[in-house]
Amino acid sequence: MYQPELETLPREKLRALQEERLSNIVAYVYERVPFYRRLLDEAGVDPKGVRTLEDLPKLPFTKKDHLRENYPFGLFAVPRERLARIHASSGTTGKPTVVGYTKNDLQVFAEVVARSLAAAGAKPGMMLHNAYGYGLFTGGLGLHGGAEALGMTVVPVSGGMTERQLMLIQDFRPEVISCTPSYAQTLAEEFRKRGVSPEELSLEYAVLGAEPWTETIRKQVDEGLGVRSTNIYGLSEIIGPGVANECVEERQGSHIWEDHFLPEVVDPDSGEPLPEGKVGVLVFTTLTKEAMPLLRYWTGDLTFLTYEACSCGRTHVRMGPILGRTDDMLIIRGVNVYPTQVEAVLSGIPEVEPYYQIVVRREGTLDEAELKVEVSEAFFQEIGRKALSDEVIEADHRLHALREKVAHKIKDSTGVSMKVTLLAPGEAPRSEGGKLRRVVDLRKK
Ligand code: ADP
Ligand code: K
Ligand code: ZN
Repeated sequence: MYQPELETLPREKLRALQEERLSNIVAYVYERVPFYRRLLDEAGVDPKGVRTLEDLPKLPFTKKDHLRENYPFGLFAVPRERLARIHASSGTTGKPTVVGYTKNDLQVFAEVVARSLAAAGAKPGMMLHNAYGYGLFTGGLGLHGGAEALGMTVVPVSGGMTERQLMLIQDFRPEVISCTPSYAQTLAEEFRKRGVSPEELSLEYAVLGAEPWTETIRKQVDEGLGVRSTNIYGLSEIIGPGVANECVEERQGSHIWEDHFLPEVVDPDSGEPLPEGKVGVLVFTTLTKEAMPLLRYWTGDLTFLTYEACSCGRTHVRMGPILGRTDDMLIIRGVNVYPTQVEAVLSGIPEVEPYYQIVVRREGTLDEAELKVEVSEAFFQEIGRKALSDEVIEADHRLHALREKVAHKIKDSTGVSMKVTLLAPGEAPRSEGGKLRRVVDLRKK
């Protein structure tokens, strides 16, 4: 364990620590964040009245829309100059969700990721092949900081360029790899194709997250790479990856580092807290964040909690796997995408109409997304009302250029490559009174 005294803190002591931090953080945001002062005033909550965990349900939820409404820096509790770093992830519209960290927040981030890596089996002196994306996304730099804190040798490979990843894994001989579960499957498959057996690989542990996965995928990765893989969970709004991690001993639920992130599971419709074991929306209150503390943040992720003692000795509550979401957020190769983001891009392109459908498939181990979108009536007339078959599009430079333009703008805005299919006016599905299926996710089992 990275911080054994904290990770095995007896539950009554943990609770006392949480309650002290909870009352502090509520007073802190009330004092420093005008948004929270308003929210709490409107809810009729006296910050001084929040002292125990039983008071938690009195607090209103913070939702993704609140972040959007306060874009970019409106929820920060410290002056911009005090931020040491900014990260961002996909928002529900064209604008990203922005999060900030003070120096101290980065220290906490590194600590919880170090705990996560240690829980996953990593030890000081081991080498980490970090294939999470570096950049605005919290994955790459998040794992990086935690691995350094733990005393590992970090190889900041970032995502993509599979050929190079395979070479570096064989040449550098890392013991630990971090990436999305689907990318771990890809690496396993590519090694197999090249006749490299798991026994030849140096890898012992894999830390996988950023997208939902199953025991079937776990088996494939464990056998394909010769590792024992664990789940890492997190989200930028709360800190990034490392909010929770499975212990490599049990791999039965992920320990939430609840001295920093106070979890609840609530009913998706009523918002009422649910008892242990019941599936609902995971909600977090940050207990120690300085730059962007959040009260009762509605993650949209569906799971359950268990307080049962774990054989690893950690006392922190465990969450189950993510079973779904309450909103229409898609996760494509670990990257969050909202249909509304796609819609915002399409609205900015005069030659197309925001009538569209997103089809997601899993080809082999990787997600493939197709965006079907209608060209505008004016553009359709301009090109002579041609049938939009692939051959016609390839032959007509205007259609070809339009398809490239849409693909580029989507990639720029969402970070995801989509195959664009142009449809004639009226060809995209329309709502017939019921809910329109904008997204067809064919990955579901
Ligand atoms: P991350 O870098 O952890 O992916 P983002 O803020 O980009 O952070 O995305 C957070 C969302 O990603 C979560 O709300 C959840 O839907 C999904 N996610 C992250 N980790 C996991 C995981 N281990 N299992 C399932 N979903 C996950
Ligand atoms: K994600
Ligand atoms: Zn455990």
